[in-house]
Amino acid sequence: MDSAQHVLSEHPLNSEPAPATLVSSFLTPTGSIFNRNHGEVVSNGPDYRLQISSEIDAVRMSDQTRDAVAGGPASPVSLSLDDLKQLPNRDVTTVLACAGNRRIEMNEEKDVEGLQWGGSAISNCHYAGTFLRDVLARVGVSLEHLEAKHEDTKDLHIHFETSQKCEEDDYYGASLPIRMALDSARPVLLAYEMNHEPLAEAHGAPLRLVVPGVIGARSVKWLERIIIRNREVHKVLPPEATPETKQAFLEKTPALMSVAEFPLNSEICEPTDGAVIDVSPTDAQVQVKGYAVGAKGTPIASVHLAVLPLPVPTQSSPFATRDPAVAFSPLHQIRLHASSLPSEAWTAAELDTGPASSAPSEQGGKHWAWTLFSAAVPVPREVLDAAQKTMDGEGRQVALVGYAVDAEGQKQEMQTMWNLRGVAEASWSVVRVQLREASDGAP
Ligand SMILES: Nc1nc2c(c(=O)[nH]1)N[C@H]1C(S)=C(S)[C@@H](COP(=O)(O)O)O[C@H]1N2
Ligand SMILES: [Mo]
Repeated sequence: MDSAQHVLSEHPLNSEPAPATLVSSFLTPTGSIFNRNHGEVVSNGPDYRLQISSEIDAVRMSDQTRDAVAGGPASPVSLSLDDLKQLPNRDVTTVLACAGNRRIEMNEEKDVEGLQWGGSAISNCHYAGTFLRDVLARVGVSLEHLEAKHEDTKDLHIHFETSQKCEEDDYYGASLPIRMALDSARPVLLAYEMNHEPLAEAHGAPLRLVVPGVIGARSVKWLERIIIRNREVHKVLPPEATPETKQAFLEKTPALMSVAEFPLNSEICEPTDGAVIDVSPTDAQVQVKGYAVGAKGTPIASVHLAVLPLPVPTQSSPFATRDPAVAFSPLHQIRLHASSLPSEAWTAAELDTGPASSAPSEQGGKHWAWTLFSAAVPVPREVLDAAQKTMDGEGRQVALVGYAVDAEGQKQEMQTMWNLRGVAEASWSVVRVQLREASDGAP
């Protein structure tokens, strides 16, 4: 890990890079990938094998290639890394983000539980390995096969487990509905390479699951077991949970349990909140950079940015009856105000959609990678004049606001519904900065 990462906890390691570092390259270099761990890193030896089994009678598996040689079904099946490498090599460039990414912004509205992630608990890497569906097809399990046998796949889930001990439980695990896990429109990978190198130990070597579009918690690192079951399970509880309170937590927080797919999102990474920026008095502008990610692999069509003077007038919000604390929070009020700005107030950012290999044309119309955006946002004279002076009288207080629109015309939600666990924050991005007018002629 890059020593410049901001460490939220050392044991287990939880850290995220600085926002400006995060958006300085399209592919996230290994040292800049956030670390999210519920336990210590696992070292798997050279005799590593992946176990695949089923708890459903109707879903029996056998190693189809080996049976031909050895004869007779074998269940469970165990595969070495070399066995996996015999299957077609597949790759994808995809975002992997923590459900808690941007949690500090939700916490500003009202307190939430969990690690206080900024907006950098997200990475965008190239992964190579095998498709999960190719591996399962090899052991005789496919959606077509199950449906042909009239098996109801609706209630089947694939569980992914590691023997890694974790804070909240005996081992770390997560599950995916079988229809999502084996969906031909989603490149779910068992990855052994990241950024064209063997997968790094910190990120799950020798094998991790990579589920594009879905919260990072499901992309199990140091994957050891794949089990088909007829129930969903989530092993991950908040750090405050104890064996005695575990059940109560599970009942209290069903919302997290069903969070899988990320909504359309974007975040301004540069400048950062509280930055002091010198602008020209005659031609004031602010350089803005950030990332945008579509839901379910939908490409990003545009990102829009505006600057507005602070403070904004308080207005009543449609959220007022549901949650007054959120409706009158400064961030929500800034977003509300921005939503009534005329279209001329918005600047369309330039988009970087990355290399051709991650383009929708190569990915069945999907774009699993992020889209980076950048713009020089002009600051109109009226905005500067209307903005409150800072305490020292040297600067003016303004907010930058941004939102993304996807290729289906869907607009990023202005305000995410507040939730106790602080997950899936995807509100319009807001950054408050000070602008100082440099004296004319200054470099
Ligand atoms: N074995 C294991 N897999 C895991 C975790 C973990 O603690 N242990 N954390 C999950 C969570 S919550 C996230 S967001 C991602 C983070 O992946 P990274 O550390 O490679 O960025 O891994 C997921 N897979
Ligand atoms: Mo996560």
